[in-house]
Formats: sequence, structure tokens, C-alpha cells
Amino acid sequence: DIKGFIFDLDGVITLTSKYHGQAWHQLADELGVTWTKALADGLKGISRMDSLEMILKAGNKENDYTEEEKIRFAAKKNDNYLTLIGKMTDEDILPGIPAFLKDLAAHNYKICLASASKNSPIILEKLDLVKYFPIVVDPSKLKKGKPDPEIYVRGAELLHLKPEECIGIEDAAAGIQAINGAGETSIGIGDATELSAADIRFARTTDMTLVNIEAAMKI
Ligand code: B16
Ligand code: MG
Repeated sequence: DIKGFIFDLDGVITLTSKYHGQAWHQLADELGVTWTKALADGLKGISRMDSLEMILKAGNKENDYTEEEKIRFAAKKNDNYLTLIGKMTDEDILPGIPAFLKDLAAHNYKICLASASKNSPIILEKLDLVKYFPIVVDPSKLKKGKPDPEIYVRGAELLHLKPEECIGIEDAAAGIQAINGAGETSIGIGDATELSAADIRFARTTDMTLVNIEAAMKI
């Protein structure tokens, strides 16, 4: 039986990717790395330092900087990002998500957040969603980022549930891979081709309702 839902943040609850993109784009320009849509898409779900490595690699610059310089670049990106997300409000929650969370809580499902973002507590506060997410996986305590299953394994542990009792919700291929690897049921939100590995897929957040999930699987 399904007893818990483990949520990704960016692309599922809100669209922070545009702000991540803007902040990384600015840094890429400063480093002389050509910014492309493929690069922006590839960064979804990937940790901050892994994102920086990807950008440097795209510009053949992965060996050009010391670890110290890389940490400085990532900190600079994050400063820009924090400025960009500073104006977020509950209007930035994706459509259908507040109703879905309310429905889950009304049915006593356990809920937690499994975002790679170290900024997710700030974002949950800005979106006024802390009441639904008293439990948040701390990504700084994990050894590996998505697509490694660790973050979803940890999410189930924090909910005191077995993986098979959990549904994970993701918008990125790396995230679906992490959920599947953890032995949980995966819901993908978005493009069918990108999310072909998802157990259940919805084109948009408004389609993700308990009724539709029940129709896709018996819970
Ligand atoms: P931060 P998610 C991820 O969030 C983003 O998709 C990814 O682009 C970002 O680099 C990562 O969080 C780390 O974020 O720099 O704020 O710690 O999709 O796992 O909710
Ligand atoms: Mg995501």
C-alpha cells in the first residue's frame, strides 16, 4: 500500500529552473562558456557543484580552475540565485499543487521533500508550504546526488516507510532514475520522451490528482 509521497521541488512544486538558468547563464558568460538550452536542461536536478562541473566541461574548461576557484564560482552563482528567488511568493506554486497537497494531507498520506537544492527551506517558506513539509531531506548530508537513489532512500527513511510504500514525484530524467533505483513508484511530470522511465506520467501538475493516480495504479 502507498502511504507516502516524496516530492522534488524544482519543476514539480515551483519553477526555480528559470532562476537557476539565469544565474548559471551569467556565470557561464563570465567564464566564456557558450550557454545553450541543452546545457540548461541538463542541469535540472543536478547538485550545485555538479552543475558547475557540467558547465566547465561544456566549455572544455574542467581543468582550468582550482577547487577554491570553483567554490567561489558556485558561491557567486548562488548569490545571484538568491537575489532572483527573493521575490517568490505563493503565486509561484505550480497550478494544482496546493489542492493536491491538501488532498494528500486530508487522506493522511505522509509527505516529504527530496530536493537537491540547499535553498529549498527558504523557497518552501516563500511559497508558504512549510506546513505541508515538516520533513525535508538535507542534501548536504548525502554522499551522492541524483540520479543516485540515495536522496529517495533517505526520504522513505525519514517518513518511516518502506520504499515500496512511497511514490516519488519528479520532472527530470535523473530524478526518475533516482526514484526507480530506490525501489519506489515514480511519477514523472512533463515530456513523455524525457520521462519514459517513469511508472506514471502526467503532462502537467494539474493532472496529478489522487483520483488520476488511483486510476493509474491501485492505491
Ligand atoms: P541549489 P530539485 C535542483 O532542485 C535543481 O533542479 C538544480 O538545477 C539545482 O542545481 C539543484 O537543485 C541544487 O540547487 O544550488 O539551490 O542547492 O529539482 O532537486 O528540487
Ligand atoms: Mg526537479
